[in-house]
Amino acid sequence: MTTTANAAICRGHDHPFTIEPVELAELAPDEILVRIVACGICHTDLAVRDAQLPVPLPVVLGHEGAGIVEAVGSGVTSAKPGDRVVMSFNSCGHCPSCDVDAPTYCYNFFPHNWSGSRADGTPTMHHNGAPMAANFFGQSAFATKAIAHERNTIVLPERFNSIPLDMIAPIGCGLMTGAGAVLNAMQVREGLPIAVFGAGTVGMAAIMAAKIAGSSPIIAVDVNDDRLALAKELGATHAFNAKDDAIGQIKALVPQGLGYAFDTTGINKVIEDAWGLLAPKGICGIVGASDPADNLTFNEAAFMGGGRTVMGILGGNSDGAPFLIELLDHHVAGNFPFDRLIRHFDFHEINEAIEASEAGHVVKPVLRMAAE
Ligand code: CXF
Ligand code: ZN
Repeated sequence: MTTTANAAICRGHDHPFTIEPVELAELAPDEILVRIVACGICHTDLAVRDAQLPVPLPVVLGHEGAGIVEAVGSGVTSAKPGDRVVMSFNSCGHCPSCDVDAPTYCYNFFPHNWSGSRADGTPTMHHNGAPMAANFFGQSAFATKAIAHERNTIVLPERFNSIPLDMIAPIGCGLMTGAGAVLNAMQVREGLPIAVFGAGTVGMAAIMAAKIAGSSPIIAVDVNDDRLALAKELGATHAFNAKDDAIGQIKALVPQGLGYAFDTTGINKVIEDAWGLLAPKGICGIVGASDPADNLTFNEAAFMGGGRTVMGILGGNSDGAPFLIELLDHHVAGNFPFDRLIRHFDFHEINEAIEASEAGHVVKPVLRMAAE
């Protein structure tokens, strides 16, 4: 039996998202039907809308979904109807990266997340009787219902029952990306300085995580003074506007150099300047989406001589459920107050939410599809 839902269809940059009825396929053995309560909006959704990533259009996007399980496929053992769940990216589970619990670097990332269909090529969604590209990040959660997979669906332990799903939703992408870069990838050491370039969701999550790690000082750099003020409330000890010689100010503050420079902007000049601030053994972590044609230039002697590292990081090196649960425990303990970043919008306000995000008025927009 097919299931019907309402989904926001993305037809590209020059079209608003439109919410239309769709049909979801019958569940494959590893799949989970989720009634979506909320879904965060991430820059990657907008990069697909703008045809910057190889995802077919039109498509149903949304990859920070949270909701309640409605049904499970015949092979699913980890979830059951009624469970509260949050979804994240998908992965194959049997490649050299998945074998060592590094699924953000899954060798089969594209077919499981960006092909618009299941990895075997079959569609999970139809629209007006024709296949519709979906299964985005193994979910397509800009919808009232979504088909997810056992590998990318995290059943929330009961101790998180007091955190509403419309708060938890963005933990599966932007928040884990910033926090994981600091805690998992760069493994920021207590007492060493960090500068975070870009105070969006990923940068703010990195700042909160740097505070958890005991980094000091924690320097936020952005062009938006409101965001810099929020960064200071969330853990930054210093905040510099990029327009006011932030690089010079960092040099003056930390003359020995930075232990960590973390770029979320994807801007070549910012990354190269950030790298130039590193102390010996320093790490420059890179997560920002950059122009595919860009190349970076670093001084070879400083690179080798100081044992410095340039580290590309995807999804905060998250290993799925264990890391997301660790972050939610930090939240409950008051050390990861990501709720401060969120503003809610009704599902039908999806275009207004995107506009507010692109204008810099909201850090993390979260759409509400239904009450919990
Ligand atoms: C992704 C990139 C690949 C791993 C998970 C997170 N970012 C999405 O916006
Ligand atoms: Zn994302």
